Amino acid sequence: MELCFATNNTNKLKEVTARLGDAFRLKTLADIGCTDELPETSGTIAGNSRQKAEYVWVNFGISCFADDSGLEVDVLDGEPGVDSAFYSGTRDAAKNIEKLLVNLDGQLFQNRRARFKTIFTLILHGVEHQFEGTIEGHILTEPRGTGGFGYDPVFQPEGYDRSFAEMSLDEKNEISHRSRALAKMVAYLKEQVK
Ligand code: ITT
Repeated sequence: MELCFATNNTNKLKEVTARLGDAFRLKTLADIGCTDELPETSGTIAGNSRQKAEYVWVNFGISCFADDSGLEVDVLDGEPGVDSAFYSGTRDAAKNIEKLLVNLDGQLFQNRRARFKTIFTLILHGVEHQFEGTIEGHILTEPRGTGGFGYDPVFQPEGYDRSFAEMSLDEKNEISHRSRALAKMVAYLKEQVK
């Protein structure tokens, strides 16, 4: 089955491609000739995920899915949340992390609870479904590791003593918010093509 992954984030694409294997033929936005900035103005993760998928379906007429993700920190009332990509006013991951660490300055480990959340919106032949994946963890006091992307250097998943950025792609993919959402979506897709 041919599906377009409506993302401009090459790290998301890498993670999803590694996890999907050959089960589906993934098309990128470049493959379908889409060079547009996808809309993300709804104010929620679920809404932004829907907006991105609908943009591709409406303008290109191809079955597709989009990923909107965010990091929710309890003591910051869920920030950065839907604003994760532009938390510091730029897309610069180092600056976003710096702002997060400043906002958590002085908070002990038990007050640094957070979760990553991904919501996939799948539009299959015009029918829309959403799939959610989360992973609980804590925000470290300083960045650790060089793998992954975004907030991975400061996110330590529950039950592990390493950050996501200290894990290999496969290790992160075993447990991540994105792979959990993806597993649900793949199970649904397999039902549809039986
Ligand atoms: P697309 O909208 O093109 O898919 P994006 O980077 O704009 O790409 P989001 O709007 O979903 O994606 O922004 C989520 C931000 O949250 C992302 O830019 C990262 O900073 C962060 N993020 C998302 N998933 C992450 C992950 O697995 N590890 C670390 N940070 C992540």
